[in-house]
This record gives sequence, C-alpha cells and structure tokens, in this order.
Amino acid sequence: TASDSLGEALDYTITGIEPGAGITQLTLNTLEEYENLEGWTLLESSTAGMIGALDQAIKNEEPIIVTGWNPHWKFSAYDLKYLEDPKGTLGGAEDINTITRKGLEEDMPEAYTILDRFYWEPEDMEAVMYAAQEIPFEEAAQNWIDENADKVSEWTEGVEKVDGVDIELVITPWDTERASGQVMKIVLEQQGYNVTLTPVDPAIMFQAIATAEGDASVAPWLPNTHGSFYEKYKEDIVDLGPNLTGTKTGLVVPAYMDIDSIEDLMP
Ligand code: PBE
Repeated sequence: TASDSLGEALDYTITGIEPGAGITQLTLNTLEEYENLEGWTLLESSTAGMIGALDQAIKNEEPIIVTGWNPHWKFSAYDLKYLEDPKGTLGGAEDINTITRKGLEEDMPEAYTILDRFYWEPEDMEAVMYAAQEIPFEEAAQNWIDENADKVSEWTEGVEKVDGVDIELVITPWDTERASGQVMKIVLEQQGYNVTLTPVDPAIMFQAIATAEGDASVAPWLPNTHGSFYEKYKEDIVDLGPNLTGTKTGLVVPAYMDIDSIEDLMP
C-alpha cells in the first residue's frame, strides 16, 4: 500500500527534536495511541538537527515527517502542512501561559503586575524571532520594545519602579521563548529589576517555579504540550493565564507529500 512504501522510504522514522521537549513525549504517546503505529520510531535529536534534515529532504524533494510547531520560521521558509490528528494526542492549537512561584505577588507586586498583564500576538513574537535570525535576541527584543512602546506601556502603566531587586525568569531553550523571555527581561530591567534568564527543559522549568528556585516563567505551552508537567505541579504554582494564543504543535510534512493525516501512516 501507499503507507507501506512511505514507511519504507522513511525507514519508519519520524524526525524529532530534543528529548526533553513536550512535543517529544506527545509524539511517543501518539505512536502508542494510534493503532498499528508500533513499527514507527521517533528519532530524537535537536531542533537544529530536525531543521537540517527537513531542509535536506525538501532540497531533494524526498518525504520526511518532523515534529513541528508554530510560531516558527520553517513555515515561511518552506511549504509545509500539519498532519491531521483525529485522536488529538499531539498539542493542536494552544496557548502559552505565564506562571509564577507562590508568594511572588506579595514579594514583588510590581513584577507580578507586569507579568500578569503581559500579553501579545503571534505576529509580535514572530517579529522578534525573525529579526533574531540576523541579530542577537537581546537586540531584536529591544528593537521590538522600542517600536511597540504603546503595547509595553499597557503592561507597565502605573507600576512603580523598583531599585535593583533580583528576579529570575525561567524559560525553555526554543526561539519562541527566547523572544518572549528577552522581551520580558528588558521590560523588567527598565522597571529597575536585575533579571536573570535561565533556559532549561520544560520539566525543570515547572519544578523550579514549584520549588521557588525561579520566580516566573512565560514559557509553558498549554493545555497539551506541557500538560503533564502542569498537572504534576499545578497545586504549587500560580497560573496567570495566556500571554499568547494561537500556537500549534503536531507532525509536519512538506506540502508535496501525498498524506494528510496521522492515520495515513497506518499500514
Ligand atoms: N516546542 C517549542 C516546545 C515548546 C516550545 C514546541 C518545541 C516543546 O515541545 O516543549
């Protein structure tokens, strides 16, 4: 059948990213939840490795299946499509939330207010991410802040300045969160905070906020991509709700491929 020959062409391999990514575990679950996908394996590597393999496959017009998400520049660089996920075992459309440690509202009310108000659109995040392809994230974030003073002032309006208070933001190591993390770092620095930005795996990020080793994060993808960590730690964190809506995760293929659904991978 067509799926058998596709499987053989791909050596029954899905090209993945970092082992600690939420999307990695969701993809492993997906291979168990759908019937007859036992023969497929997920090749864990890195985001750069996945992009390299995707680029190579597209140059050769070969098939490839990757774990993908947006916002990400791969959707503007290549003609790609998400595979339908009728069982809903991958992330689908979701939000990025802001979380804080317990007690932050009392200890640092100014930062808490700004974090609580922080909200922007996928186009804002993409503007920082795309600029950061050419310049450092710090610079891309600073430029976005300079060009969007009206949006930033909605987050900071009426909030008092502080004098050198230390705050630790914990993020994950993908461009989406480098963008939001850098923007929030600069906004809080302008408010008088000394900000540390620490990128870690999603599991460590939730653990750090739950144990108050870190103060806040703008990086959880919910309800699905980081849902298992959220369930584990939800009693020990404060959830301030979405700072962005309209992300998506799933299995992604070049548009020229002749499949539309994860079910098309079944033999
Ligand atoms: N991502 C980007 C991450 C969250 C942000 C989808 C690769 C993950 O899977 O954990």
